[in-house]
Amino acid sequence: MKACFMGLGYIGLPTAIIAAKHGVQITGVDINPKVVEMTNQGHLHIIEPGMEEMLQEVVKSGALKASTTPVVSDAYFMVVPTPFKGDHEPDTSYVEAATKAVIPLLKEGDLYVIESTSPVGTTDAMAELIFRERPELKDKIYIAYCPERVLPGNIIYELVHNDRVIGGMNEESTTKAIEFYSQFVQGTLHRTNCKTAEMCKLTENSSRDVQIAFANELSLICDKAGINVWELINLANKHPRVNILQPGCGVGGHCIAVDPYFITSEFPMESKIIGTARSINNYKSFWCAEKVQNAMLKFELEHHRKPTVAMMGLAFKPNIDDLRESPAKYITTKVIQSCNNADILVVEPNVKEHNVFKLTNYKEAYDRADIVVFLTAHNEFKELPWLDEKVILDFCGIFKK
Ligand code: SAJ
Repeated sequence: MKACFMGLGYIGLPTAIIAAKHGVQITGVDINPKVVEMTNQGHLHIIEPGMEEMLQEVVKSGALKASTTPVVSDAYFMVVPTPFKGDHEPDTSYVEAATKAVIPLLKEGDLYVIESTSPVGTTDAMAELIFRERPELKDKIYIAYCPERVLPGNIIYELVHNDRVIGGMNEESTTKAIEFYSQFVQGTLHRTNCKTAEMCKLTENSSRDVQIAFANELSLICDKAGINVWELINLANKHPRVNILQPGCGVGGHCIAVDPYFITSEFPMESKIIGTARSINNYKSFWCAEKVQNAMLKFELEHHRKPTVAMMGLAFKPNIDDLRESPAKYITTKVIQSCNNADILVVEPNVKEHNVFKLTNYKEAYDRADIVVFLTAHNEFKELPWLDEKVILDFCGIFKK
């Protein structure tokens, strides 16, 4: 079987590699020639433990080839980004462009699948697009939506073991898509229709966003009340039916901080909790930046000099190099913009060089700083000692018990 993966990003590339390992002849397509070149040389352009060895194996065996253009195949997978535009409205133009690129190649019996997170109705809209240009294919190809669920950092395991939701345009399409995924997924493949599958993906990430907003709201209340929020949540979670997540400096990444807007932009009147959760999580980042600015002013008043400040972590979550939609990056930028020439040391141990921020080694920054701001709970930071002589703002629970 031949398959084309449109998009070799954080999800498309790993899925293409795993499918290739399981005997599918893969063409991985990306508009970025550098990504194509690196992939064909067996170099992974993303950071994901254990993935590069697998890439080298499938490139060497010829099971995976990268290209800037798709080739005639039996199945096509849209795994491109769906960011938002304007006032948080979903931008499906990449899915549309990828679909348009494969339309001329489609033939009877082919499978077309969207994996990209998409607003409800996207699969139907793409089917319409396909049949407008190729009316002779109506009822002759299989169309389905199958969202990914993997957690960056644990992709190899989760791609194989997580359950998947598969929603076809009709029963035959669902069956055909299930047949494809069952080649490498060991988790259960759950049947549904494409609209439910689209909404399911948005629901999963919105659910997590709402739960994190609850933890972040508690952190604001506890700060005012003089209660250690980490201890509080730990104790509340001893209840057999309570499972509160952890507060942080906001919610980042390309999924949880984005997907809920796909619901709120389409159903603004009905999605009050989802919308409020987004606002709370966004506000938490703003609140953290204000806390740092206040600590800097207090230091200056007390010591008659500007403080040296270490901003610890830029990634959107612990132990990764991904800075997309990162609240830590937002807070650091805001602090630098308002710092009035104070010395701000920016730390991100998972990134070698950054085009905007000059990065400092974490131990050096911790030694030199008067004020230390923990934004991302990287493992390295957890080994640093608590030092009473420093002002420590621990927004991500580095020193929680
Ligand atoms: N975060 C907290 N507190 C927590 C957990 C997370 O503040 O207790 C923050 C993180 O620091 C980060 C953000 O939330 O800024 C998102 O991180 P995450 O680990 O919750 O999720 P992602 O964005 O890496 O991956 C999510 C996952 N979805 C769910 O857990 C429902 C993943 O399974 C999806 O595949 C992925 O989104 C996606 O691609 O949609």
